Amino acid sequence: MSGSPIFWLPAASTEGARTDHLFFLLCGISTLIVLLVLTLIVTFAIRYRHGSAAPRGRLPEFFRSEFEIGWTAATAFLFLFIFWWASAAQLAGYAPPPDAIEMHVTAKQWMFKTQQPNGAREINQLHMPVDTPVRLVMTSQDVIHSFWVPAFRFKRDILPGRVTQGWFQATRTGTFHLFCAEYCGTDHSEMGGEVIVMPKADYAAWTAAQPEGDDLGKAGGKLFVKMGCAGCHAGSNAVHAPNLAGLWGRTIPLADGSSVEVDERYVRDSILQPRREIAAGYEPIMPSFQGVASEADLTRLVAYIRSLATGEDAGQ
Ligand code: HEC
Ligand SMILES: [Cu+2]
Repeated sequence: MSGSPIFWLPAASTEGARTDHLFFLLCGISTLIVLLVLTLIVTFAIRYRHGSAAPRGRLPEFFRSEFEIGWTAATAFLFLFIFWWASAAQLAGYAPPPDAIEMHVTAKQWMFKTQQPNGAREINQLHMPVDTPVRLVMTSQDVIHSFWVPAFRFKRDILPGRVTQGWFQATRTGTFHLFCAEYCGTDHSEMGGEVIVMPKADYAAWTAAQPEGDDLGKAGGKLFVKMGCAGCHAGSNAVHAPNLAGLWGRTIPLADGSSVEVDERYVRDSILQPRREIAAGYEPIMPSFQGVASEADLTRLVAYIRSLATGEDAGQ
């Protein structure tokens, strides 16, 4: 890595550049204000010291109205500007570009298990191509963890029973530290690893060489049959259950009159807590798979149901 990491770890992602600009702006403004206030304190302390001949009457009208309104308005606008800038930078980190490739992270005491789009698995390592937006879909098997890559200025909590997402785009190749940034028990300080950013061609070669390059959706299709989902959900059945083909990405009506978008969150909740959101027109007969389907199973089932969106058969 170039630069001087002792004083400043150079940013290695697009999100990193955004964060750094904001940080420099806030530091700059704070420094200016500290200097201004210090100068005023020292000037007034000298000018109005005990026994000096400086005038001490009422302030002229200008300082009590126009000047007062002027600096109050200026501070308010500055504040709004910082708020706008910071929220824009923050929100950008939550809106992945549509062409982002998707990686899965499952955290547990005390390791990060990661999975490539093609199903290849790693522990405490995550390989990715440079200059490519990467979307992380993360969940925890036990307690709260946090995925932190300082060089990317990327930190997101990982929660049990919930999916957190985030994205970034690495701008430089190299190996970058990954830490757990949420105290999660005895070996928290040992929990971490590395993110390996490779040139695109090297990355393609690396993924092709992974032994476990099974397609996530295909594995999910097998589980779909093995776990009995197909018994209710496959096309022509006695049981009245929704056909899941083409469901992904649509907004569907629920029995309580509201509607919901079919995404990662909804499908996972449908499998773990089927009673919470009932699809309109169906009986709540689906059993919960809480404790039956593991995190890895869920990831595969979700990948399978998503693959049905495009009509490509993932091997049911
Ligand atoms: C006993 C039959 C049955 C089994 C087994 C079953 N389901 Fe369901 N499932 C249903 C019914 C009925 C609904 C619609 C009512 C509801 O939303 O709970 C449903 C709803 C869903 C939904 C929401 C679909 C929508 O249109 O909103 C998903 C996703 C889903 N099931 C996935 C699965 C998966 C994955 C499995 C296997 C792990 C599975 N189901 C096993 C009967 C079943
Ligand atoms: Cu942790």
